[in-house]
Amino acid sequence: MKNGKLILLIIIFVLLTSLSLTLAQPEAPREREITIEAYKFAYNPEIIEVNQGDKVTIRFISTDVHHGLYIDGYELKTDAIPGHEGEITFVANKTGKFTMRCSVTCGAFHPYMISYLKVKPDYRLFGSILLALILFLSSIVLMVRKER
Ligand SMILES: [Cu+2]
Repeated sequence: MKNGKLILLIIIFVLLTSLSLTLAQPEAPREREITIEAYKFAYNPEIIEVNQGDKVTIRFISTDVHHGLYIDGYELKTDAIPGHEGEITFVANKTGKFTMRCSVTCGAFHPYMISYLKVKPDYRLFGSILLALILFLSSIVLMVRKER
């Protein structure tokens, strides 16, 4: 392939990528308030799900004794006793499944007090990159055909 064609292909790729990124407007970050209840020896709910970019506020409530909540990966922590709730506010910028565990020794089964935070990736970003890639490959195919 000649240099001129290669440069043209790169220009097309950059244009297509930026076009599809513009078309796929990123999901507006949502503000979410989630209440997690702690009791011996579990959390309710056991799993919380948010989208990447969401601004998350966790209200943390204990219904019996002193409990804690530590989010692995985000390294965030709060605690609560009945009548005195805890709160964590953060932007869910890391995707994946993170363990949330009790950070206050609260009894025999304290080490088993676990729940999960799931942060789902922004699929639209992947979608637009995929679209750009498909358009790019089709333009290569078309160019190669014309050369023949
Ligand atoms: Cu506990």
